[in-house]
Amino acid sequence: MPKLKDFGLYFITDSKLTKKTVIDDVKSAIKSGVKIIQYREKEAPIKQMLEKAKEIKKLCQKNSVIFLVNDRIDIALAADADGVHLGQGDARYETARKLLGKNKIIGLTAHNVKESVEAEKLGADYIGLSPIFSTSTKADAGKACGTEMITQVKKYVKIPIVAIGGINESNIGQVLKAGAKNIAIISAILTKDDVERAVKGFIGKIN
Ligand code: TZP
Ligand code: MG
Repeated sequence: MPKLKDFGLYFITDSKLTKKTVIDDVKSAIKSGVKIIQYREKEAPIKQMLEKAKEIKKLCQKNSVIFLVNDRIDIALAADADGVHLGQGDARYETARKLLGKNKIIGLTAHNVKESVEAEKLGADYIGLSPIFSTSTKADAGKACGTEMITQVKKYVKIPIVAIGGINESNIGQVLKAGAKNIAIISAILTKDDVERAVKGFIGKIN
């Protein structure tokens, strides 16, 4: 039984890019109707991460929003998140599944058809297909795979595919045309003064 259906805009926090705070952004995203939020923090001390994660969990739970943690199985467990997102260099799927149990969501990053098929075979609940375009938000994101990769991967996997990397208001049309139903956007949302409005705008375009 698949745990996830298509959810549209996938919101990711970024404490470096935000003009306010991560919690303000989470509140804005929820208010604007986002259905899934990932807490992504690369540098904060663990204690601080855990506090933030617990706060986000509360906000998400109250509003029936799915809450995932990037990279960190320990933080996801401690905050009782709905799951984790893991890249190719993070903990292995099997390790995460063993620790989190069968009911939690595990998303895996893939860059091509081969990695996407492997991720689904392992049991991933969704794939983060990345980077669609080049991006400066993630230094080691790798080479852009282009929107055609979305169309290709869709032929081979059934689980939701989240297109991510360099997506903004001027190129989202191409991403949607390629068949994306789920799109993650960081900088094109968080660099705006009005996050609520930016989120609403992207949700309107996706749905
Ligand atoms: N993973 C692959 S690309 C990326 C992540 C976290 C960064 C996406 O950020 P932006 O600003 O939407 O390009
Ligand atoms: Mg990672």
